[in-house]
Amino acid sequence: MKINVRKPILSANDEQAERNKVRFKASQLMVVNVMASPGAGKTSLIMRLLENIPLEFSRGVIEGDVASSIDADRIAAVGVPVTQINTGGACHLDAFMIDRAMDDLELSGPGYLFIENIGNLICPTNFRLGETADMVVASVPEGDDKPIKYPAIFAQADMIILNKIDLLPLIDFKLQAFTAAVRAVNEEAPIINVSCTTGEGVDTAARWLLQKNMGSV
Ligand SMILES: Nc1nc2c(ncn2[C@@H]2O[C@H](COP(=O)(O)OP(=O)(O)O)[C@@H](O)[C@H]2O)c(=O)[nH]1
Ligand SMILES: [Mg+2]
Ligand SMILES: [Zn+2]
Repeated sequence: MKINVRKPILSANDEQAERNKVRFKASQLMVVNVMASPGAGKTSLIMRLLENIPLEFSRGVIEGDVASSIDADRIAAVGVPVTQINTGGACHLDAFMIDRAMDDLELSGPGYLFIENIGNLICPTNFRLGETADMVVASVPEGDDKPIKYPAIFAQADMIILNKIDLLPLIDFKLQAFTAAVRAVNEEAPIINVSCTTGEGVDTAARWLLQKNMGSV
C-alpha cells in the first residue's frame, strides 16, 4: 500500500494558515510574505519599505533564518518590533511557527507585518502562512533566467521585486528576458525595479502595498 504523507502535512499547515488569516484580519494587519534566494536583498528591502510606510500605521517583522539573529538585530536597531524564528535547519517557515511568533510580537493594526521567509526559491511556495500578499524578490546578480528555473514561486507571487538594479551596468542581465520569463507564468503581478542601495523604486513598491492594503484589510 502506498501512503501519501505529503498531503496531510500540507493540509494541517493550510488549516493553520486559515486561522492565521483570521487573526491577521482581526488585528487589521496586512501581512507580506517575503520570499527570495539567500542574499537577494529581503532584509534590505524590508528595511527600506519600513521607512516608506506612513507613521500612522503600526509595523512589525518576523525574521526567519536557519540560524542566527543577524537580520532581527538589523531590524531591532531601527526600532521596529521584531521576532526571530530559527528553524534549526528547516528550509521554509510554516503557519504554526508564525502563530507562535505572533504571540511574541503582540502586534496590532492597522499596520503592516513583514515575514522574511527562509532564503529558498522552492518549498516556501508549498507552505501558506495566512499572508495577505506574496512578495518575491529576485536580484540582478542571480541572472534573468530564475523565473524559468523556479516557475512555481514566480507564478504564485502577488508582487515581484527586481532588486539591485544599480548593478545592471555591470552584469549581463536582460530586463526584457526577465519580464518575458515572469509573464510566461504570471500575467498579473507587478514587476517593480528597485535598488535597496540607492533607494530607487522603493517608493513605488511601498505605494503598491498601501493600495493593496486599502482593498484587503
Ligand atoms: N548593489 C546592491 N547590493 C544590495 C542591494 N540590496 C541588498 N544588497 C546587498 O546584498 C547583500 C544581501 O542583502 P540582504 O538584505 O542581507 O539579503 P537577504 O539574504 O535576502 O536578506 C548585502 O550585502 C546587501 O548590502 C542593492 O539594491 N544593490
Ligand atoms: Mg535576510
Ligand atoms: Zn523547506
